[in-house]
Amino acid sequence: MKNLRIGFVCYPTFGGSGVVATELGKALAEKGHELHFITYSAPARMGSLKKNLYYHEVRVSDYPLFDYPPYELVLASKMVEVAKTHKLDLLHVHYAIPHASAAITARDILAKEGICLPIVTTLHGTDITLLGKDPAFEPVITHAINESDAVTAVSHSLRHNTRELFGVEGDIEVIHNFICPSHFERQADEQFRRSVAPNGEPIIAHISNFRPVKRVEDVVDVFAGVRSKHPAKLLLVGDGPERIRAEKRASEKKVRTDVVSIGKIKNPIEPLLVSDLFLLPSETESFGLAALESLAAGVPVIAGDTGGLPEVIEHGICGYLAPVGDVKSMTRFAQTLLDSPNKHAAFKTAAQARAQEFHVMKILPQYEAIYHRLTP
Ligand code: GMT
Repeated sequence: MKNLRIGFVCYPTFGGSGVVATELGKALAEKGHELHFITYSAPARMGSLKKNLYYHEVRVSDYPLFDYPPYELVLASKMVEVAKTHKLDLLHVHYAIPHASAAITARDILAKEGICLPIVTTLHGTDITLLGKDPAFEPVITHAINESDAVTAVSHSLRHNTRELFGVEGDIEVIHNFICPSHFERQADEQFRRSVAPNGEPIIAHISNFRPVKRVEDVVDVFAGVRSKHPAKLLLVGDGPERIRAEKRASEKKVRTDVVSIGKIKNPIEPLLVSDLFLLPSETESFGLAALESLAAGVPVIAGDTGGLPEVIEHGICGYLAPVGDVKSMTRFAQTLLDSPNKHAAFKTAAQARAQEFHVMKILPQYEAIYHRLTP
């Protein structure tokens, strides 16, 4: 199959959609496609520019007239420029707002010049489950989805939600998120482990952007329940509006000294490799990339039975699912695993096996099939 020139648009931050887009772009570049990231800063996980990998910065001028700089318009113009200069075969945009709507504008401008630029839109979750519920965005999201040449969702649950919330006319293909197993083939950093748990205590981890949807107070409550029976440490990775609240909760529960909070880091694999359990009690999670990365690191996950999480975690095999907010059950599941080294070891093995089902080499061809269908 021929190699393509593909424009990728994503949020360049540590959020799941940006991570998935960046890792997919890198894997496609390695396979021989030419990848052009079009974003406002270099994607967090991009690393150094390698063969076939390009980055085009979108810069919004701070003209004093603008209270709200028109990022979407500048982005659309940049898409047009990159598409023409580098003769792109297609654009793949991650996250509906504003990327898909900007892409539709760019496609329309190019069409007037006789240039065809198909648009693939990947829906990641909060663009649908949170923003999509906001009437201020609904008509634009519906338009962007219906006008895209192909639409994918990262889980069956997200596809279902998209159909429920929007008047979607066309097909939505489910392509799950993925992992690159080679990233996990490393030894845990023992020095780091000792710095978190000096006396060999089990480490329970949570990684997120600390938004209300993550229910980080439940993380602390589950940990406090476990800590009342076992020595243990809670490792919090990431940052966001709820982090302070989580730390306050830890003080109220008298476990603050057992909570280690390391903020945002570029690569969350290091903390996962030293952890024994991962908690993701989110209100909703379209897929739960952090959960999949945890499984790939051999760390069983205890999560909310919501959204796409049951598509990732096999209950009672590589982790446990409990109703959202059911701190009691989550605590019991965590204790069960920490009380039984044999069970914990079996779950660890199953976690790694489960993660292999989301191997990048299984997922990447599914995107390539769409690209080739749109660029005959
Ligand atoms: O809330 C986040 O975790 C960030 C957000 C994003 O868009 O970056 O993540 C969403 O997309 C990820 C990648 O597809 C999914 O794994 C996350 O489940 C999803 N977050 C939610 O649905 C809350």
